[in-house]
Amino acid sequence: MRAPVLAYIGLGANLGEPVAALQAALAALATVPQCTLRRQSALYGSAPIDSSGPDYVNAVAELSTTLSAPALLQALQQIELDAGRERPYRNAPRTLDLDVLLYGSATIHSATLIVPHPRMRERAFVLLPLAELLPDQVSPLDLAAVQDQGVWRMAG
Ligand code: PH2
Ligand code: MG
Ligand code: MG
Repeated sequence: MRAPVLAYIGLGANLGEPVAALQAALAALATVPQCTLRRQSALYGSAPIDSSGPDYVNAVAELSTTLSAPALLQALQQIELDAGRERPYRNAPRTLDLDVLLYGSATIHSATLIVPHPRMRERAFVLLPLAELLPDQVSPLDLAAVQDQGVWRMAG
């Protein structure tokens, strides 16, 4: 069996019941074979960026996994499908989005997966929750560059 890797997953939703959707997704992540849900950020509200519809709820989860990156992606896509995810067009509002942000220190450029996530450093809704889990990986300069984006930590 391969050595465990720490993977960071971005969670987002803005249709239906986004808070319940993220809580259910975190519970689902905890049951994926060969994955351990180690830590999770707080939930953040965020205005849509290059997207539309209601405000989003976002978070980041830290998994320890012995799944390969493609197998992890497949597991995430199954959880999205179970949450009723549809893909009518790019960046459409969604019931659940689960993105692989980081997979250990790997750089991946396949047809279906790019890691580190190509837009994560431009997005406050990723950087703020990620900074809770990996403060050394998110610099004050990174945060300053996205400070005009509407993101707020939710209570609880
Ligand atoms: N996800 C996107 C596009 N825009 N905006 C916010 N606030 N939160 C998201 O999760 C989000 C987005 C594409 O995945
Ligand atoms: Mg996304
Ligand atoms: Mg996605």
